[in-house]
Amino acid sequence: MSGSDLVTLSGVPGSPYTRKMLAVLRYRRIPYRLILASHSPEGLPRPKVSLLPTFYFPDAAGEIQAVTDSTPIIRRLEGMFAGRSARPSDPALALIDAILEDYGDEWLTKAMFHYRWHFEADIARASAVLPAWRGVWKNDADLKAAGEGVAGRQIPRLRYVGSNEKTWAVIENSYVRFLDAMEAHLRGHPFLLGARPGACDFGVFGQLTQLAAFDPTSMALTLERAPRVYAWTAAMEDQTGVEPKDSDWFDPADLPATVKALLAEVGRVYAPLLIANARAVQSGAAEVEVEIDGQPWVQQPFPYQAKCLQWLREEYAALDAANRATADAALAGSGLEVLFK
Ligand SMILES: N[C@@H](CCC(=O)N[C@@H](CS)C(=O)NCC(=O)O)C(=O)O
Repeated sequence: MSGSDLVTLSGVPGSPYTRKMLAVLRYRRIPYRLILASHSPEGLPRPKVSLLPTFYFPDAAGEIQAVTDSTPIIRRLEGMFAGRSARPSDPALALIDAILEDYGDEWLTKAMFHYRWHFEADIARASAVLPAWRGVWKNDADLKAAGEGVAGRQIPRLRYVGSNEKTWAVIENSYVRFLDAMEAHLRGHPFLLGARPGACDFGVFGQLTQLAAFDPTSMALTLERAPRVYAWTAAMEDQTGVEPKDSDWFDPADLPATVKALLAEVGRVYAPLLIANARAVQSGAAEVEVEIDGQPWVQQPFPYQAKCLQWLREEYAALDAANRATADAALAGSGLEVLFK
């Protein structure tokens, strides 16, 4: 197989979304090649916004286009390759999958960024290792300078994800509650929505590759409170051996209490943010100001997350009456109902 026959992406191991997509490709048994360590591999186009991972897909005319954003790419791959789907076949369960995936990508990433760039030990590890993923062969002085460069660039970006003195406790408490809820779920089930993985598992996994398995402060916390979550993260990397059946998905009309508890956690922290952020983006406000988990939350508006809410609403709006009733019943009492009002 030549390179151009393979799904091609560029990314690095320290990027949670790169890890998310590699795990999707492996699980789905899609032949791929990963070009490490570069934002603009030679001979390939640059994306409009430089984000990792970047995929390189031919357009209708056969011209290679640079494409980013893992959530729509997962859906695109569903259309390109049949079998071993990462999306539930039931539309109501698919909506739940999308909500949990979005929580992983857009809320857990706040914890990921916060733990990595807030604590000394984490800053030191990230500064030492991240630049080496863009070239282990570089000399010590170059790596050290690159590490200082990364930290200097990322630490001021904490404000983009909303990590500031007002929100630290909300972020840390929510990560601890997530760990406890996820640990409780894994006590009875291999994946979030049954005996096969969905896009949501990959979204959560991507962030956990860093939180649970790289950044020392959140890693210690994870190992102490949630050994199953740590084990699950390592196992999610390669789920090529799962032979999924349609009956492996949960019935959305009969979700386990542990899924409902996870949805309630998402409704508690992420739903109010999504709503307030969309409002701020729409009105052109300078800040998102909202109460989350009983505490004031302030951050810059984030246009991409307004798009995320739009996608969730489109998926909800596409449900027929029966599936909508099932989805409404599954979300009742979780705090997520506000997303679709
Ligand atoms: N919405 C994107 C987010 C991707 C993203 O934020 N990537 C980060 C790293 S994980 C990035 O590339 N940041 C810029 C950089 O590393 O230079 C997705 O789902 O793929």
